Amino acid sequence: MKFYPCSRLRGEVTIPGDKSISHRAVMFGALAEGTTEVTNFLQGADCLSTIDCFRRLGIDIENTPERILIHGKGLHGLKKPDAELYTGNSGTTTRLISGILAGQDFDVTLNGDASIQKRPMRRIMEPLGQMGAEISSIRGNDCAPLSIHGTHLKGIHYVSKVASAQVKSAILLAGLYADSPTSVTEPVLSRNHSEIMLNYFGASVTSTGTTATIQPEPELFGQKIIVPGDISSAAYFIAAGLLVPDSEILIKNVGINPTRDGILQVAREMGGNITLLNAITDRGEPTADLLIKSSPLHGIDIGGSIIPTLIDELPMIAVMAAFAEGETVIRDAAELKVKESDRIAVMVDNLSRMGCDITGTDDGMIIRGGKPLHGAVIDSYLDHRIAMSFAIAALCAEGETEIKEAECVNISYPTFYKDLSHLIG
Ligand code: SPQ
Repeated sequence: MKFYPCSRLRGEVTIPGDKSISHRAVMFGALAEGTTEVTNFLQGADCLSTIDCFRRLGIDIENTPERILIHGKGLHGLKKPDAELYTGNSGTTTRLISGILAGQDFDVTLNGDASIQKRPMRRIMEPLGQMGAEISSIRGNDCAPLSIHGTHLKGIHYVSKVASAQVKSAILLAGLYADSPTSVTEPVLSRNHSEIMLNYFGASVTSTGTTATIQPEPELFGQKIIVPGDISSAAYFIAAGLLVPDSEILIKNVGINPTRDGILQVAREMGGNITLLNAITDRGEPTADLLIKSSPLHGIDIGGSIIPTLIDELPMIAVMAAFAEGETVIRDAAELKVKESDRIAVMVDNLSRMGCDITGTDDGMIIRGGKPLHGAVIDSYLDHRIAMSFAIAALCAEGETEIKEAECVNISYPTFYKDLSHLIG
């Protein structure tokens, strides 16, 4: 797909539903008694993988453009699927469902696409194993395909080396089936959508500092969930509005949960003009409209406890840094190497192709920004966040940019190019 520079962006964009929250709504709805109704569900490929897995586990799910209805069967209502479960490209589906499957009385094989087959699963195999589940990596490389032998679980207190909502959520979900309370302590707080939503379904999850604790065997009841717009998807328009000259964009209904809003803090610290409007909180999840105006940006240091709150936005932030005056240092972000692609290596490769002065480090990047970038052929590496980040870079570069396999945005934002073209006018 080809992209060209643009002189300004104007208008409004309504961001599709949050990917993390959409996955969780299906999973928790499946484990609840009665029907869960979800509106503004993200119809991206990853969330459709979650729906497909739960249908194969015996849950009736009606998916229409207006809403999805999940006819839950309670904590012990899942049935053994008649074939392996396929999680596609989705790390969230793979890791969270493993926590649920660890507590079932049947065996399952879990597999995903080529990217999933390279992503580390030891981080969930170890704690779920301590709880009593037998999980093995079929090829012996600590990656999917995984064989999961569910069993009666015991409650543990797990101290995680990584700040990961997927690890935390897998353990908490297994904790639903344990014989005593289960706790997870992480080095830095990761996104807390599981804790918030599980409590709305009737579970008891308490959080103190970076420790979350769940009580076993709750009764969960079907809920109405309105999914906020995904701040990770809004990030591309935040960056576009700031970088493209003479721009003004209103981004509507964006989830601004404090465990996800690091992009707002960083963009402001870089000099970005961002105004929050119409802030409300619904079922524990805050949302707002974001008014973005073009701004001259400067480089900053990004590291420490803010990293989990913007981990998926770092490719976009690296592009912002490339256009910002001065140096930006991103550190404490080694997790970028184990996402859909190695997002440090891929950003260094692609931004260098556009003429950016960038160096990869063990845990981040150093970007010496402010020099004009030129169009190039960009390899998305089939990573949705890379494709979207470079679509925005292309708007501010000189000449033509071609993004290979740009349609991989379907993973998290199927209407991304259409929404972007409406702002170009
Ligand atoms: O689901 P997946 O493939 O892991 O998706 C990504 C993304 O960029 O969309 C990561 F590559 O988001 C993760 C995020 O990085 C979604 C997520 C969640 O919903 O719990 C948590 C984060 O991952 P982690 O490993 O830090 O827990």
